[in-house]
Amino acid sequence: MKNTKILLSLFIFASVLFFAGPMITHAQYGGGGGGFIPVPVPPIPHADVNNDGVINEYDFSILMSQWGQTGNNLSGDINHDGVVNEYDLSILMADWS
Ligand SMILES: [Ca+2]
Ligand SMILES: [Ca+2]
Repeated sequence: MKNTKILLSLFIFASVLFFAGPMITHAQYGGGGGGFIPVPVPPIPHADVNNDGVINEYDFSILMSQWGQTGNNLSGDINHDGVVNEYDLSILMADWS
């Protein structure tokens, strides 16, 4: 029951990031005028579950689809401890683009 509450609050947090994300990204470009400001490309964080260069809702959904699974070849097992759980989710949240 306690885990369910933690999961629910993390999910709400992720949802807020999902909806706030585009606004934050837009703000980086100064809101118009045609000036594209190049942003240095950061190294790919290891929480990039699907290896597309960004940590976003796709990585989150992969992690959720593997939630609770155990094994050696799980892409959602970000900390490589053999299980997909809240520790992997917390790394993903910390690295969220
Ligand atoms: Ca990704
Ligand atoms: Ca793990």
